[in-house]
Amino acid sequence: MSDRIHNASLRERLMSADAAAALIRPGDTIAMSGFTGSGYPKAVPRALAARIERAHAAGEAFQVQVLTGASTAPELDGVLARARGMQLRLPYQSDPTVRDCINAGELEYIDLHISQVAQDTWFGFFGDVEIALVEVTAILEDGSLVPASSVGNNKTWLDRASKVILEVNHWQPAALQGMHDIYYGTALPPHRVPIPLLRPDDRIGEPTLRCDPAKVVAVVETHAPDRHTVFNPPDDTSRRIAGHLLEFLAHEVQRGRLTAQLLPLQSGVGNIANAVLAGLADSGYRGLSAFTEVIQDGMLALLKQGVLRSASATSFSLSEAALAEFNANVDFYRERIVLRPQEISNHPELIRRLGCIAMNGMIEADLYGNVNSSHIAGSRIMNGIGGSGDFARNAYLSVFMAPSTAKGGAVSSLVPMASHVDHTEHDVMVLVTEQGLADLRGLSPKQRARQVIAHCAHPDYRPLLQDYFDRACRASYGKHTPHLLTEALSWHERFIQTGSMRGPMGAVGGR
Ligand code: 0RQ
Repeated sequence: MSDRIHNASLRERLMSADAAAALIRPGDTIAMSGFTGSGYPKAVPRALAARIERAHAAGEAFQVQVLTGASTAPELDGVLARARGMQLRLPYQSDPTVRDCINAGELEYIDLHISQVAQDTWFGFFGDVEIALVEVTAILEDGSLVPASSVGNNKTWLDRASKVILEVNHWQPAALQGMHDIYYGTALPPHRVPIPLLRPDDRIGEPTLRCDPAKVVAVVETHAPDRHTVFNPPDDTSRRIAGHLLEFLAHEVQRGRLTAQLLPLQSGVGNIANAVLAGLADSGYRGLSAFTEVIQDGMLALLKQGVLRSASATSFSLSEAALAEFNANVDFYRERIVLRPQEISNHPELIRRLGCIAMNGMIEADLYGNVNSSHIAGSRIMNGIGGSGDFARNAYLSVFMAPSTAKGGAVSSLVPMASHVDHTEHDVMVLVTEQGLADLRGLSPKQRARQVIAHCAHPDYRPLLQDYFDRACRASYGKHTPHLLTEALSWHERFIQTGSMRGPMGAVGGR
């Protein structure tokens, strides 16, 4: 299979996944490729998990620390979590076993902004990186690497790690070569200079990753597909959320606050985001651009239709059908897609300069516009903040979306006080549920609360939020951001106790 390895000295380091995994020591920090189920190593983590299981069966301690780009797949996060092989994991994750281990207190998890992982690694906050384990499409004659279907933090991993293990995956289309743009101009303060990217589709770097061949201790060949994502067709709720948002964007164009090409779009992943993208296709827009983190089905479709002119991202998250369509037409998409390191795809400087429209999902928001993207009832992690904070803080327009209720109506997504805050009231401009849209720009806290109650809350919870707000306005310690502190989180407490914010008898309210 080694026609993908054009460097003679690296071809000599070909070995099995088991042999490569044997080079990893207990306690190592391993920086792995992988971002939303794309471009993650598929063989060595499995071999490592098997080795860890054997060690545990023999009564030996064996855990490693795992850094990635973002979420990966069962072949990486799943196997290592089931083997109880990870002591520390960062940044974003979405694997059910990893989530259970974190919430059981067995796995340390550091949730940080996607853009910040590379710089924090350079600052040394995570200690030394012993091993970079990176999937690539090919190794060129000069030892440079053609990245796979995600770039993530691979540039940083290859630069920072003492040793490198490469997985060359023959399933990745060879035609990916040329889609990537690896920028090598980042530096630590005080040596930073402006990043010379002025338009979303600018290419400012190199098509391949540099890698010191002397650091490569193993090369493993694989032929294994990326994980695909299951998307449900848009349901009534996601269609209504998309409808409110699209109407708002059209209104902004009419008011002259956006042009007919809008501004570079950032879209989170999931069914609501896909419904918004599908809605854009039917709204008459042409020549749009995306400066985002993940390309999902909806964006591929928009590129195909010409609604979207170009898309910049760091990875893909595609359904099985979209993955097949992409792999069959890489030449078409390579003209329109740029994959960059995540420190660039999510860079605050660039998001601010380009003036992105950021559209992300949320778990809950409170009356004043504080948004929780990551925790259930304040203490249980769902996935993580991902790139939502990079974009929300710096976008021209930051939008958060969710159904107005969760868990079959037992939970309200609009609550008196958010049980965890990822995005403060200062970074949240628009909230959307299937009930409607609250434009919070230019409003004081009490004005925002009235908009949230009137436009976003579910009718079952609207009177209860209004009642809380009215009583808080009367009895709060301060009248600027009214709260009743002993009651503010009582809805969450009731959910923990009874499984419903309504309570066993359907009673809501803190009195
Ligand atoms: O759980 O499936 O067990 O019922 O949360 O909720 O409605 O399916 O929505 O998949 O879009 O996820 C915020 C988690 C939304 C996601 C979040 C439960 C709900 C369900 C999922 P079940 P939905 P989504 C760029 C942007 C942070 C990262 C980000 C996310 C599950 O969007 O991780 O934005 N965002 N990245 O039942 C209790 C509530 C709940 C609740 C939802 N209020 N209380 N449970 N759920 N609301 C991309 C990257 O960064 C990679």
